[in-house]
Amino acid sequence: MAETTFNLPFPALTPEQRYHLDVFGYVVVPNTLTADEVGVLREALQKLKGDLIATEDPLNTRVRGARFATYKPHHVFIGSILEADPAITAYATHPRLVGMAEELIGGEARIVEVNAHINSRDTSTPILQEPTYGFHRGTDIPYGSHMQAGLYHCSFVKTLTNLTDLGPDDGGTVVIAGSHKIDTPVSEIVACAYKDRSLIHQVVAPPGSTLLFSETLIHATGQVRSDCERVIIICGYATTMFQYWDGGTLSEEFKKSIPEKLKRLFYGYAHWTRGPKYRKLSDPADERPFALGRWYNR
Ligand SMILES: O=C(O)CCC(=O)C(=O)O
Repeated sequence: MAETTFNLPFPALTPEQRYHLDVFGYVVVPNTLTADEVGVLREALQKLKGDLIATEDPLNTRVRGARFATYKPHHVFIGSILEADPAITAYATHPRLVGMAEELIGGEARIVEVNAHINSRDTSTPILQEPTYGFHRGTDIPYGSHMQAGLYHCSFVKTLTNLTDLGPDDGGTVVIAGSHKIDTPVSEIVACAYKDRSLIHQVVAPPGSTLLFSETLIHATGQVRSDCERVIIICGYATTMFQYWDGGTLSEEFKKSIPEKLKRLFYGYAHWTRGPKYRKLSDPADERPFALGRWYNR
């Protein structure tokens, strides 16, 4: 029988990281990438940005499958980047990150979107002490969530890794803590958070840190107030019965290079087998080291 999975850590989080994830809907895990790996990914994204800009019609052209979803002087959002560079494919298939996603999903994962933001201060708008944000969630709580062994799970999750240092003024992702469990309209929760800003948590972390969060958590891009550019890479994972949804299609050549044991991660399954995976809070983390490595050699 064909192998349908590869070597993944489980549980991928320590009990205290898992507890943080349950209480707040997110956890920031430092050092998921080394400084060298951060450099390789940052370079790949900057090259991709440059190659897109160099085309005749940057907003309507794909380069190695990738496209600009936002193309502004202070912000590019590059979508469908899964096959744009081997380092990016390695990020999406990184065993530690896939393991973290599966732990939150509560079952086997498939990739549903891969993208990146490169943004800096928007000099056309004033810096506000109390800014508003583009708060949103990617799935609703009753449909997206379930509990098992007292722990929270979500069918759609993200790993968002910062490739530049994020100090308090550098525009790290903002989230409304605990909103992954509050099933009221988003606007009501956002109104509470603007009244009590301690409910808004912002990612402040060294490069190579990964924000793992459930898409039921209300979140947004933070406000860059410094002169530093922010570069982040994001992979969305979902339970294997969900669809790929970021508008990308993989080339035939790339598809041929996907090893059998990674097919589940790239394509999911065409049926409702979901490979349940659950931990107890007290289970120790599988702390084996995993490198970015070469994705086709997993
Ligand atoms: O830019 C960010 O930090 C947040 C990205 C985001 O909102 C998303 O991936 O849904």
